[in-house]
Amino acid sequence: MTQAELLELKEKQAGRDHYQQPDFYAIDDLLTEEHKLIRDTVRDWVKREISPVIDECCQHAIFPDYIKRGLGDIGCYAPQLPAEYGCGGLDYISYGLAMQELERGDSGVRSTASVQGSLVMYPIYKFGSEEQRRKYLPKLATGEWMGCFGLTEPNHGSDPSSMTSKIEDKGDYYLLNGAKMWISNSPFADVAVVWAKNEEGIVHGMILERGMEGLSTPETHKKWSLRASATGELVFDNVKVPKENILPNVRGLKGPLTCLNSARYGISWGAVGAAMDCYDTAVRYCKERKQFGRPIGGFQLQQKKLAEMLTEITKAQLLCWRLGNLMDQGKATPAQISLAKRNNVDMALTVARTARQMLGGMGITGDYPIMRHSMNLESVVTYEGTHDIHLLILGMEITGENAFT
Ligand code: TGC
Ligand code: FAD
Repeated sequence: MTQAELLELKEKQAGRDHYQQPDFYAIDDLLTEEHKLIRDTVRDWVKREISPVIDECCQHAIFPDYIKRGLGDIGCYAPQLPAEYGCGGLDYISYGLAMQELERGDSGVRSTASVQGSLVMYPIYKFGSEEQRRKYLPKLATGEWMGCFGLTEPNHGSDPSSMTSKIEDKGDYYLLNGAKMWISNSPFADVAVVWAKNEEGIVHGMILERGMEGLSTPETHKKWSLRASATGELVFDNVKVPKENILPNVRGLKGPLTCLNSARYGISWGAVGAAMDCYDTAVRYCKERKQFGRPIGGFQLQQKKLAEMLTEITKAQLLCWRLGNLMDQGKATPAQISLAKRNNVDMALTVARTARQMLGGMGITGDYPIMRHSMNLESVVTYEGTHDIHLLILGMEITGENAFT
């Protein structure tokens, strides 16, 4: 299917998404009018722009190109960064709500936005020079330019400190060699924020631009997960990186890990969005589907599943809301973020699996979103730190003992 045919399909399938968000503990009362406006704007956009085509995109592994600009138009790229760079100047609750709504549509769509916002724009804002900020941020905020983030390598995923990508000082430029793997957005990215070690083994961040000689971005195929998101590699074969492309205000692994805090926070909210979509689908289905002469929602076993799903979603919503407040006060710790990312993604996977069963055979089809969410969440539970890595981060926080090595 071509991008043009996708746009036609979007019009043809419009108006079929009747999603309603569960809000059992009246969490809306904790939100400001502005929060609700942002949430509803993104929700309407997802209903209009994502829901009509997302199954087709995933079935055929197509990235819907029009969302690059669309996400920019609704302010989903780094809404929490200052307005003077073309961003939203909003708080972290607003950012979280936007990610929740995007992932309600599809984890791959949220991924596109969170990589651009938290992993490309955020490091340029936080660690870049004023010149770099002014050159890149406004274009990234609109989606005119797209970015990717290269930390993971073929042989170093959970353990990025062992990375082997390296830069050598050649006088007026650095020579970059190495490779990154599993890089969201790399196949179409105009810029890449990349992390590599210098001759002394110190990690530095740098901004690469498509077209630099020796830089290639082969796409990764055959994924069963995040099929509407483009994933690829970054290969550096003697890339000459001008010295002004180095991020001047950070050295060491804490650079990339600081960016992950912001992205992991967004995932905590996003996972709740995916879980809420599965729950909403299951509630609707079990009221309509009849077996043994009555709606399956009338059977105790199905009610137990729904009650437990709603309980876990409500707990996760409250976790997000509190964490958002801590983020806004600048008090959230990396371990608190790990707890929320780990809990909420695991919760969403359990909800998706349970909801899938409630739909019986229909649950495995693309007529419903559950199987797609379920497969997507297998990536979400792995990227940005695996489920077990976040447990070890918590273990170290509790005991003071490092159990990684
Ligand atoms: P360790 O010695 O603990 O730390 C090295 C330095 O970093 C500091 N630090 C942090 N700083 C800010 N935020 C954090 N979350 C931080 N965690 C650690 C630390 O204080 C230290 O600073 P300094 O000044 O003393 O040097 O590092 P380690 O080598 O023992 O590793 C720790 C570990 C395993 C927790 C970490 O490396 C880790 O989180 N591993 C998981 C890797 C990961 O999450 N990769 C994500 C790649 S990006 C991605 O997946 C994008 S998917 C996007 C999408 O599509 O949505
Ligand atoms: P490994 O690190 O090899 O881990 C394998 C298993 O071993 C895991 O279960 C892990 O928990 C376990 N393990 C590892 N170390 C320990 C330990 N010390 N104790 C106990 N168990 C351990 N990366 C980027 O840089 N940028 C991106 O944009 C990006 N996008 C991604 C998109 C997708 C779709 C996917 C799947 C990944 C993406 N990643 C990205 C990479 C992602 O962050 C890594 O896959 C993740 O960090 C895990 O690394 P790994 O796959 O190498 O697994």
